[in-house]
Amino acid sequence: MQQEQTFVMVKPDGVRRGLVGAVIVRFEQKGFKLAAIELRTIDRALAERHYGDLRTKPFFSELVDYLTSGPVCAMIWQGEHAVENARSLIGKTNPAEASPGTIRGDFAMDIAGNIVHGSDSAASAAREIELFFGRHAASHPLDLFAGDEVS
Ligand code: YYY
Ligand code: MG
Repeated sequence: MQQEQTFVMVKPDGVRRGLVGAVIVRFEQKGFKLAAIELRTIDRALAERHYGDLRTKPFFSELVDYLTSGPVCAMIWQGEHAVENARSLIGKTNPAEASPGTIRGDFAMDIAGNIVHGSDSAASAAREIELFFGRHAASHPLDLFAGDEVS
């Protein structure tokens, strides 16, 4: 079974609203394994690097304000096709368009407060894991659960 890792973050409004546990439950129920977790408040430099591809968007500075407004819960989740599975569990960017049953569909109303982030590709996942958890985590993605095969 091809294991992959993805980066997931409960954003400040999700932490403030007490939804960290609900997000973790969704990932565990889907079959993901938790590989790392940290609650931390991030600075503007990290927020700007994390969302670097959106630097030219009109909402960029508000996005950075928001992401640095309180603690986030940064996580690495591992599993088969982890990036794609996490994105489908999280749902569409705009919660108004996210299907019920997805995290954003069930827990959010507003695009600026869509409570959770998930990497959009394997390359983004590697970049974001290194940004938040360091080079060691990024360079050793697949051996955390070696021998833990479930039939
Ligand atoms: O990957 P995802 O979070 O689903 O969407 P992105 O296009 O990467 O945008 C990142 C983040 O920016 C989004 O989760 C909310 C915010 N945002 C916004 O506030 N307004 C938009 N029109 C688009 C995105
Ligand atoms: Mg994105």
